[in-house]
Amino acid sequence: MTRSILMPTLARIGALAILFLAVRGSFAEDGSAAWLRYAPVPAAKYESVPSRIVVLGDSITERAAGAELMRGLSSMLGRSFAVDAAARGIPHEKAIVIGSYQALGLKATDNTQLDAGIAEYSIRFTHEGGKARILIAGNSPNAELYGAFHLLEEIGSTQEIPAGETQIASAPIRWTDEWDNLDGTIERGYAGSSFFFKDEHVLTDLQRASDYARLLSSVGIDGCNVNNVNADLDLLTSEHLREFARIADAFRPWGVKLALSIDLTAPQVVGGLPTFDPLDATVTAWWKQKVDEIYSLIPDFGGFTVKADSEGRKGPAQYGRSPADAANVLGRALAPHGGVVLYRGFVYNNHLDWRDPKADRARAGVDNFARFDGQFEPNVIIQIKEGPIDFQAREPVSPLFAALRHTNMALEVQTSQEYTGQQRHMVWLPSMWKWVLDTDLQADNRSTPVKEIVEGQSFPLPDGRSRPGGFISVTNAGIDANWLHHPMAMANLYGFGKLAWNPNQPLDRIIDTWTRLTWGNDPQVDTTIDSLQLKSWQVYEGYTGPNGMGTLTNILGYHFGPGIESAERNGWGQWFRGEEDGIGMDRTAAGTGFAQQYPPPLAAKYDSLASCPDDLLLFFHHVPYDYKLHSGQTLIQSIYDTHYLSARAAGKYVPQWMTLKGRIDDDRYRQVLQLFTYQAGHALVWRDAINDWFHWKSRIADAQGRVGRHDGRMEAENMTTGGYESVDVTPWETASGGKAVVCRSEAGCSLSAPINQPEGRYDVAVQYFDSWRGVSKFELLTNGKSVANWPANDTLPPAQFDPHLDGQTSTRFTVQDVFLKPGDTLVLKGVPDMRGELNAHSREQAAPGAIDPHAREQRDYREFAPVDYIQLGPNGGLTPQD
Ligand code: GCW
Repeated sequence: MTRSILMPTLARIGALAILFLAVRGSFAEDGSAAWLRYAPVPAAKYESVPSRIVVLGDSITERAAGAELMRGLSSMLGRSFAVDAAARGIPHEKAIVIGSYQALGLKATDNTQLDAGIAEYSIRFTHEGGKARILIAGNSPNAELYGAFHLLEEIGSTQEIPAGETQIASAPIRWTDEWDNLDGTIERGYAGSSFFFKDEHVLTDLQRASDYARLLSSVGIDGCNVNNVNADLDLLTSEHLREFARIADAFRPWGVKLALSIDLTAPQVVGGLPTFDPLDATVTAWWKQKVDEIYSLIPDFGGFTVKADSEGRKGPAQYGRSPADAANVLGRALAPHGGVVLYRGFVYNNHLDWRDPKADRARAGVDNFARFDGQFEPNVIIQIKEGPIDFQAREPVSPLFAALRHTNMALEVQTSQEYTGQQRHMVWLPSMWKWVLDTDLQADNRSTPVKEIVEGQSFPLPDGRSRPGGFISVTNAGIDANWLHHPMAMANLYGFGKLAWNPNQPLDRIIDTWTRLTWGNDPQVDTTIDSLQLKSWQVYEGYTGPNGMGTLTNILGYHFGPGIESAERNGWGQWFRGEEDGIGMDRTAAGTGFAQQYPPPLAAKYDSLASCPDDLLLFFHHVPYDYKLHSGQTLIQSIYDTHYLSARAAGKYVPQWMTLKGRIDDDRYRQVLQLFTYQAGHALVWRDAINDWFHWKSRIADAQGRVGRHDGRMEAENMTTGGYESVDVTPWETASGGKAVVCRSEAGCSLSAPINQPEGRYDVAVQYFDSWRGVSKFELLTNGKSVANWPANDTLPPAQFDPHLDGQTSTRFTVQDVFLKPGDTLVLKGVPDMRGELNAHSREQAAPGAIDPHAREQRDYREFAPVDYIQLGPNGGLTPQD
């Protein structure tokens, strides 16, 4: 990784002015700079920006703010800047001055509603008589730093410098959760391994942890919980704590607090006590002593996140104690130090009886927490996932937000795209989050949108002040240079920070600023990327699970590709009840009664078919396949049409992206092109799997005759083979015709077919399966002449230890401009990867993220050059064509 900018380390910035020379060089665009690239902007527009930066405060964060201004401004404006750190007073000459409101002689907003700790900053820009001055005032060093980042962002996106602007954070909690394990793996992480941990220890080099904190603070995030909520049981040993203190040190300049996820058995596992009953006096004392120990090492420690009595984690239920009992013991231990407890509302029984028509996982949040409303300590916050199930492409918002009136709450969203394409599909999630935040739960027949609930305004404290609450993003950034693997995925983290700071920010403004900072200020680049991102959630939802059914990924595997019925008939409770007579979970009063967990106006809306929105229909109702939607279409025809439309829209990302060639750097251009090409192909896998399954289940034909008919498609199992064997694929809908072919001969195998198409130039798409470990090789030939060859070496789909042929490993390679005429022979050669080492460790612990992490499985990782079908399409059509 090369850095374009030489930056003095913070430690070296003393009280003396340091002259900083801007070094303009070529960027290695590996994405590591994310939206902090500080690429040059038209400097003339900002020539009045003073070259002297005066930092009035002396804290490490204020120094970081000064250094950041120097780094960003010199890089963007191409001239030298100097920093006066820990200056005595406001200078008379031209300067950018950064300091507390008091030091700058300015007044912060006088708002008694606000929690005292809420960050607020103001920027004032004056230029009288040629004497330009920019003041950045904050009510805390963090707030000053946010002000500095905001000024940089305005310049980076070529906006006017604000003459006078004040910004106040929406809520005190704006954190990310990282699901990193001490062994260096990341649960549901799709961008490589941890940059905090390896082999049960904290890494020696924490530069990347510090870089991450800088990114977080640049969008106003001030806390980072660094370890998996499925916490390592020995996390709280003194040895580990001393190591965690180094992460806190790396975060500190950027005003990011370290937090930890804990397992409630720690008093027993780490402390050696006979019990972990939260109400046992020795347990209570242990937690107090442990928390004191943490604060002696990390004075600004943020607090604990707790997952208990959920998905195999032990919890207070074991002793007949409540979540409030457990949370309060921790809360009381943390309170004297200013720490908080984020107790997760994600508590449910994963052994539900699917035969019971009243059983419903969606009910769990309210059923498990509502009765303890008002019993939690003031520093306990219930952390609630946006929907009642689990980060699906679309769910209604969790009714728990309106069921707690005397309890602090935070919203948990997932930037790590577990069910939304795992950073191999572009899905801009702020569109979804905004929809969640704006949903008005209408508690007590008044307006109570989710955003105001988690800001603590809807149900304030008895004295009228807002409750402490906020926003959490499960992010799971990894060691991939660009943090989240897909260059477009960083827009999710950026958007999270922006919405957490101010949930009322318009989406188009958020995405446009991100695009400008990340890709430059070329209008064609910006309009193209903005529009792709803005529609991407709808597109993804459109080719995956329809009408509120859930995403329909394989929930028993990696939650990535289609695996429709994996959700049915098991204890996990993600059922959608697809039967002969119809489909959907009846959650009305006559069904599980989940709809009745909402305040009456919403309960009535969801309960009635007449008013339930089409996009949530199957979440609340069981209806026949030919049910008429509000749109006037039948459900089944709408599913077919939406899947064709959306897969086509995803395919169009490719040609749209290609219009930007030469307008952005080649490295990231190629990376996105490759990912969009993959997504286009995988969207077809989704489209066909869902449509074929619905066709089979409903026995209703597509009115447009597309489903099940694929012109120009040659099934591998029907081609003439040299050595390939036909195999069944499970689930059947994830391969065309339910079958594929595999080659078990080291020398390779071949498939061939005579061409009957009219003479011309074609795109030839080969749909095959690429598992994670092996690298099979393919070659396409016409009349014995090679036209293309490629290795099956995708790390797509991600986090894959999956050797199966299914919707998770199905991918395609498209060869364009192939000349064919009747009588030609098309041949595909496949050479498998049979290396011994692929199978040497086949008896393995389940991969990170597997549903049962303790399971051991016998696996065969050899890759038998598997092929699903070959498709001929019009030349120069979409890449890949449908
Ligand atoms: O959705 C599930 C994930 C688990 C995760 C859990 C949770 C950390 O599949 O991997 O565990 O949610 O949020 O606790």
